Amino acid sequence: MNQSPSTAPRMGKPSRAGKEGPWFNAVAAIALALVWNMTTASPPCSVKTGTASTRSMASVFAPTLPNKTPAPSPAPPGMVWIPGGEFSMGSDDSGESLCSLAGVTRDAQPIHRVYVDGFWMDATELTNAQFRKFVQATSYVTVAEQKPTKEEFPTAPPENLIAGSTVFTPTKQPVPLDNYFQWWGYVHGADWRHPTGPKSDLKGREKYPVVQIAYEDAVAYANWAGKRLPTEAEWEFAARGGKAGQLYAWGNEFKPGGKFQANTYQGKFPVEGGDTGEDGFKGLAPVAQYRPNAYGLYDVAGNVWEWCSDWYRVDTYARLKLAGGVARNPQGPDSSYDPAEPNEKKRVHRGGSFLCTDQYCTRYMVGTRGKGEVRTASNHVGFRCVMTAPAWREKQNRNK
Ligand SMILES: [Ca+2]
Ligand SMILES: [Cu+2]
Repeated sequence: MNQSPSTAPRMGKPSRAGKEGPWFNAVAAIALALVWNMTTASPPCSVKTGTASTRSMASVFAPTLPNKTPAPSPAPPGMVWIPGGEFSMGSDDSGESLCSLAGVTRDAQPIHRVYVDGFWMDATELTNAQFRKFVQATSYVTVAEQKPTKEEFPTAPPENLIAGSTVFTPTKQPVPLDNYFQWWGYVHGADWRHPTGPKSDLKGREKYPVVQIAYEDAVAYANWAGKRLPTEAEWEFAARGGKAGQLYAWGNEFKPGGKFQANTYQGKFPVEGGDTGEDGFKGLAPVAQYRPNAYGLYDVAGNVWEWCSDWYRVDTYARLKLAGGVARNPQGPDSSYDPAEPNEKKRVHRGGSFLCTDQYCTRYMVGTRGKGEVRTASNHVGFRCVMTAPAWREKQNRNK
């Protein structure tokens, strides 16, 4: 990874090299120019024309065909069985009109056919209490707690080489939504125990999703727990809950019966005091505060982004479509490519976060994709794990 800020065109955020000073601003300006071109090639649509009931899904999405094999028993604690099967993966254009900024579904097309085997999946995002157990058992030190080195960031000024992480920092005034460095900052001393900086802590937050987790931190936890991160295909199959081509994990309507189904962002974004918490929560929510999807999974939309094991490539779906047929248990491409930041190594994020809003980024839509530089953590990215049936059987046998 290089020293340039990570500028994902969704809720992009600077990477952990630090943002203070002209060094950061120069790099940021260049990167943002690129992103601006990438994400605004077509004019933002401010009129929400698409509604759930009028959208046509005649052509692209075919029915989901879940495997018929019954769930093995007993279930691992806190996990639910995802039967696997064949489904249509991706997001079509109908999602575009629901977001004020264009391009939200661009990398999630074309829709293509995928098969995944059945697996166990954590019903909730990993909590602070769960991550603490792992750290207590292993003395693991997360990326955000490590001092960045001169080797990793050769051009960063030494004063920026201080442990810390990326934190959402609301703006004082309304701002044009064309530069997310306005609302993301590198905060010294931010880490999983101090999600928004040294003055924050985890008191009363045992059941909140752990955040400030880089990719390798999530993998380290999963290995310790005898689990692994989901592939992007597994994640989407699970999140769709057996439905086909729906906009959201629960159906086609954002607020069925006027009821919120996920922790996202209402109110003026990204202004201080702008988050109205109309959905019940300003900022992060404890896990499992909304109805689970049909497979029993909580918070597959909103709250925190979740790491997947696949490298992120903007053209992954195009490549699979071109290959034809049904992609079986796809593991993602061999390397990462985000044209907005071609030198950054990124893995897939899915599900959106408590910061997702129809004013800027509606990636709580079940078929849309996110991405994150692998060493960059932030206070809106966490994870959940999966486990294969054989791995669970093995674990049970070991404990006999
Ligand atoms: Ca909220
Ligand atoms: Cu978003």
